[in-house]
Amino acid sequence: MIGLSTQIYKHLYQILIVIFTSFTSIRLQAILRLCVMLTLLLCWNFTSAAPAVAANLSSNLLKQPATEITVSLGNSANELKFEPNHLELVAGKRYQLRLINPSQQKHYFTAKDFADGIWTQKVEAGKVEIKGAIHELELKPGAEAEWVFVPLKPGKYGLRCPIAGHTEAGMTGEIAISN
Ligand SMILES: [Cu+2]
Repeated sequence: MIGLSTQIYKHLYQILIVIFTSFTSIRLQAILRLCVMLTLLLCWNFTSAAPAVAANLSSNLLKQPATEITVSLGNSANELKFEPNHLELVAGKRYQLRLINPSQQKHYFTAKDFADGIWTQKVEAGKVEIKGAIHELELKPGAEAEWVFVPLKPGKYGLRCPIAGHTEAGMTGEIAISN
């Protein structure tokens, strides 16, 4: 993979040199900037190790017991909040996130950037088990779901319920992934 990316960089570098030395018009400078951005994008893609990590995880980490965390979406008093609204997770550990909705109305668990930074083993709801990437869950009143995953990418991620008025009323949270 390193050899391949080095070759691609060499090619891109040659292309950049050609463009640099041949043209000076403003329009072509814009193309040059685009090339630079593409180079950066390629660089970012090649250094992103998430797929390789996920492949290893699926064979090794599944034996690790999952840490159980329960998050309530709303409560029986119909307050618009997540309980708890702050989660501290560690990259590389396996978690079983149990989501419950004890309120009288439906809620969402929406944390798209967080979902991009984890490897999802499965989501279980009722008798259905869903494999693969999940970005958002909707829980009807009284519903329960279990999300089993391994955090990969450290950072702080926002959580919210996007139903009209809920985010504004404080139905938000933060999920922190540390190394
Ligand atoms: Cu809500």
